[in-house]
Amino acid sequence: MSLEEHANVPTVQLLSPEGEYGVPKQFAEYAQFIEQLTEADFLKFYRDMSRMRRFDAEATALQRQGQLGLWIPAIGQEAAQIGSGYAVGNNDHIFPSYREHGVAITHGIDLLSILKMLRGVNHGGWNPDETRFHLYAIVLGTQVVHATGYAMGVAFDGNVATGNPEQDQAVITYLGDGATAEGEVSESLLFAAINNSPLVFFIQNNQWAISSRTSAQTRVPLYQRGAGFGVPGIRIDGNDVLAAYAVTKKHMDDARNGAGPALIEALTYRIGAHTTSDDPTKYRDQAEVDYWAARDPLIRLERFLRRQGIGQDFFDECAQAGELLSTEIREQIFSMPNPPIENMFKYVYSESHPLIEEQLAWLEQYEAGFEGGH
Ligand SMILES: Cc1ncc(C[n+]2csc(CCOP(=O)(O)OP(=O)(O)O)c2C)c(N)n1
Repeated sequence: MSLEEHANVPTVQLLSPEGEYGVPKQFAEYAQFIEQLTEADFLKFYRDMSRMRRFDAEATALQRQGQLGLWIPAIGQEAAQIGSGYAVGNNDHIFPSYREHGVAITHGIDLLSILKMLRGVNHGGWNPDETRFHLYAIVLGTQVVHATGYAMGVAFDGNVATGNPEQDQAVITYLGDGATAEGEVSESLLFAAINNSPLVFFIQNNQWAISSRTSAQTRVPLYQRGAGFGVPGIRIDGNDVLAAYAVTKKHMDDARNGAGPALIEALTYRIGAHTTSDDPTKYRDQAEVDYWAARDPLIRLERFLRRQGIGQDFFDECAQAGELLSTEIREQIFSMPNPPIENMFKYVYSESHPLIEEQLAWLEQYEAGFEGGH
């Protein structure tokens, strides 16, 4: 889909690229969610978007230095993730894909555990029961199935529309434009619709699935993808943190109150590579990247905050916090012990198995053959 075609799709935008706040008439229902926010909330959004950006840059550098096996950058997607992440309620559950570092920040996930996973020393390391942020899913679309089942369970347990804010729950799942082409995503839309499940499908349309454009995945704008299954959809400007917050908040509240599932398409752009194993210069023009870099979600929020009278001190403080985060991460990664080698074999079967024991014995002997024992 070309950029021109994007312009013809009704899109919720509350912050203009110049950082001006305004609510178009047809989207008036979303204004109340912004009116409930305070200056402290706006500053929190910026602080975390800038933290996410800095974390990304540091992780990319660590991968280049051989400290991580892989990195999955999310530069450009800060508004979509921080805005929607903060719209999730205290009892709600989140089923991410693999690029949701910003949503992780909004739910207090230890960022080092994400790095450990990409270093190959754990499988996530956070407890989804405590954080309500489930483990990353690398196999496309699987998290959507998990979320759909979880949301059906929430309804079966009677935890929807009771009116008790301590009890009612909703579920949100994050997926990419490419993942929408997976069969189980269509099945999930159908199951969520017929069961009236409390589920929001949050598509980050970052316009690329590795080297495939969104137009290779769909003939209709993705916000319409759920309509035939009975899941209403809406497109937002994914580089507008206030639109991401307000629209997600409304649909999560509605889902928790029994209105059933909804789909949000956040139109954004993957400024970086798909992963550090990818070279996007092979398949896309720099002019396109420049076009979207000029629509940077952080700059847009900064412009808004400056219009509100926020001074340079605040932005300096965020930059300093970024330096500190980088230093901490580097120190922790460089001093991280390697896990014991037997961990690779420990959890294959619940009981010991002769073949596994033989493989472990072989590896231990092989490793011992190196000078210094490894
Ligand atoms: C079932 C499955 N098929 C293929 C892949 C390989 N793969 C990893 S990421 C990716 C592209 C996904 O694009 P999109 O859903 O748009 O998300 P994005 O990476 O842009 O965030 C593919 C094909 C996979 N991980 N799982």
